[in-house]
Amino acid sequence: MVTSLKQRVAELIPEKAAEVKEVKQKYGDRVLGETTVNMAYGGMRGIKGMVWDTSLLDADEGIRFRGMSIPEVQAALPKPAGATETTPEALFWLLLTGEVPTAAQAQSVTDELNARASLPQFVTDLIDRCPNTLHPMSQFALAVNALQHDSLFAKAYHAGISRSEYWGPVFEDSLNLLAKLPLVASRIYRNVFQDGKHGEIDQAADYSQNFASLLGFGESREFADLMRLYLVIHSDHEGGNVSAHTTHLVGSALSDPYLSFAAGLNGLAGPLHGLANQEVLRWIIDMQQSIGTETPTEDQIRDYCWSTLNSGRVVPGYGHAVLRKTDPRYMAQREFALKYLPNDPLFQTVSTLYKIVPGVLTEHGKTKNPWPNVDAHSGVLLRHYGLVEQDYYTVLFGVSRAFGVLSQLVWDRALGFSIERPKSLTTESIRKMFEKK
Ligand code: CMX
Repeated sequence: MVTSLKQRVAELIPEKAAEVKEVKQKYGDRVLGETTVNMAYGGMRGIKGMVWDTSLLDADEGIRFRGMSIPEVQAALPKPAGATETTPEALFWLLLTGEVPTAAQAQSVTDELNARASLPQFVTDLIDRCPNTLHPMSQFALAVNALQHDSLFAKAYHAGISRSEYWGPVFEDSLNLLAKLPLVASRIYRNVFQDGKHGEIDQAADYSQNFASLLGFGESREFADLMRLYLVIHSDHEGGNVSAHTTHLVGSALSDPYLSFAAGLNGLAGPLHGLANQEVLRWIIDMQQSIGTETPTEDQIRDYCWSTLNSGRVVPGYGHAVLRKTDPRYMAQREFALKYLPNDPLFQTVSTLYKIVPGVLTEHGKTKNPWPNVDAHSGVLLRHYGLVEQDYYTVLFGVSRAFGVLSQLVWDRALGFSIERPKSLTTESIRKMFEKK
């Protein structure tokens, strides 16, 4: 019989708790780094003040999920029969346990999620009543907040659960929430952009195939593989990014997983974070229209980049707060494009941008990282298969991000992490601090 994911996490908790205790005992008063005034004013960039065990971002290598790079994850994690990509369910097992799941273990997560996939009537009504002009991300966060109605953690806390038991209902809420996300996300898509008709979960299909079918692209095996790839690579990017940190921060107040993740979604909806993927495609299409060709030349692209920068705007999809090389998530999507859509004119433009933009941004001299991030590539792939509505793209990012932030949230509660409360200062107090000296 397959050990369930919950059972495996339960087995690992004492081990992990002992490790954290030991690290705290041995190194508890060691200094992790210093904080400068510029860091306090500059978005806390580089301050080491949080623990996030599910993934770690290296400035040059990019993300590692529990120590594994994206190509390693793609090679080692099981794939469903007939699929070329591994699944977010398999990744969820890796993120929660640090162990590569067997095919049967990954399948057990798929089965759990499928069994839990249904929405309360009042939530479907709520989504259906949203005006089509309400941004899909706002509808998404609204629906996730509404799902909080059934939070097992909130109920258990109210009933007086002990601290050592917190992680159990947080795990259950997380699984329930993940199971419901494709239904919520596809409902928004089909209401806003399609015919308002809604499908059902196929108990025999994996999460990504189900999501692809609910969106209306289930016939294409390639699109289902694109969903698998997309949902795996956008899931986790260590703890400091806005969506991850927000989920973690709100969860630290013992807000349940629904409230915490809804808060994270609101951060993901910002144009400097997740919304950049919609901005990238909009910017490329504007460029094509303004130049008057689908495949602009290198010189035309260079000029367009300069006109964007000279008008005080950012080139979307380029730059990163931590990364200093091409994002491996960009490379994974580029590999997919080279395999399935090498002649797509938009992909060719994305490739030309890759040649030109880093040089322009370097010459511009502001950004610390002139290389593309994940958002520079996702739109072209989705568009190729007919998912052309850019305003929807961040919702897909949100579904994926849930796998990362919820797995860390389970560990936050399993390890009894404290409520977050960093110290803030006033400008006057900073001045006084140094003038005194
Ligand atoms: N185009 C133009 N200018 C850029 C730039 C870009 N792509 N990236 C950074 N810069 C500018 C910054 O605006 C900043 O300018 P000011 O000094 O005038 O404020 C300067 O370069 C230094 O910024 P940085 O330290 O290199 O980058 P930050 O850590 O401050 O910001 C990020 C990182 C991602 C917000 C920024 O690179 C950016 O705005 N990129 C475009 C938007 C984007 O692609 N966001 C998605 C990121 C991935 C994700 O979270 O999904």
